[in-house]
Amino acid sequence: MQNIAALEQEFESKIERGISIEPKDWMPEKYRKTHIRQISQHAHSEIVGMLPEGNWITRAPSLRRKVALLAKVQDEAGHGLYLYSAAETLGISRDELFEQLHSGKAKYSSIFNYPTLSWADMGAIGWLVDGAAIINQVMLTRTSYGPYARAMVRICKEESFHQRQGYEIMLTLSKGTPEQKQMAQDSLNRWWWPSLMMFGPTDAESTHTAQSMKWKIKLKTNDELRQQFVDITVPQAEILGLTIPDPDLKWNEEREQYDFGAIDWEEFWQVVKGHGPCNKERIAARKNAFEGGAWVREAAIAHAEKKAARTELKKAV
Ligand code: BYC
Repeated sequence: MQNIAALEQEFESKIERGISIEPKDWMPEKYRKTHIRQISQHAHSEIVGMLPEGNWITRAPSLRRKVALLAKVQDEAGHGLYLYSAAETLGISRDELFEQLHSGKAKYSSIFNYPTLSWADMGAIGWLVDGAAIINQVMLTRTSYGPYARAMVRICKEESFHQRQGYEIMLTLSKGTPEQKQMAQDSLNRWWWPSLMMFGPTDAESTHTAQSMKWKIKLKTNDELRQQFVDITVPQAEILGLTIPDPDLKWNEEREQYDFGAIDWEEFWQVVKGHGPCNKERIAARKNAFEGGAWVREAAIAHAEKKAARTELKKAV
């Protein structure tokens, strides 16, 4: 058996050379745990993220809008499933992952603890929330853990359809009646700051960034990604003719980036700690779905057992 120092050296050398770490490779325990934490948080975000939008499927304004929203929400379920599978390769079971979500031990993105009050919110979520998710996730297609990186490739392709779906809703509303344009503006006003918070605390406050950058789990810091999001999104708001709700937002010639106002970190931590507008409702909905779906899981297991027993019987004959 190789000693730990040699295994560590081999691991570090793979990271250095950009070679993926695979489930059967040796890895430091902290690397494994960090991935379980991040991948499962990401999976939970996808599954909880279905709730605010699911709320509008029956109220979509046309059949075309309904079909697109339905497809988007179904994609999110799929993303959750790829990600739970990627987390399971690290030696944790699906049941444990759900238990961590239901008990509050595992987090999910703060953004999904805000309510969806109007149809325009379907536009703002697609445009801003999926837009922010893409910026964060494109870098994750090159993250150092193979199963996570591969899951992210497909997820990113689908997220880009989601972002366009949302932007197109915003475009239609902002070219519509004054009331429709106002609906789009109100939605932007409510989702702008929570979208900036999605990237996590500032680099100075981030507990995990330094180590995650060393292990190439993260390739860019929270602040770098947030800045990239602002720089990409401001011109998109200009095309819509909408105003970003930030009086301090202005182009900085020297940096060739936008300066933007201070984020309300007190609000962010309140939401992360479970005291946002919809935290309790979201977890209650997930627990209900888990309990209500128990019979499906039991039936699937019973079916698989019967099938296996029949195969054994055929072999024996
Ligand atoms: N919400 O050291 P830090 C989507 C926590 S949407 C809640 O910077 P890290 C979708 C953090 O967990 C997005 N908690 O952490 C879109 C840590 O606490 P713990 C899902 C947050 O991990 C549309 C503490 O704060 N995407 O997919 O280096 C529809 C310190 O933070 C948040 C992902 O999950 C937050 N916003 O960086 C449907 C992408 N931010 O764990 C679905 C993968 C931070 O020590 N994740 N915290 O208790 C990541 O890239 C990183 O985990 C983060 C945070 C950038 C989010």
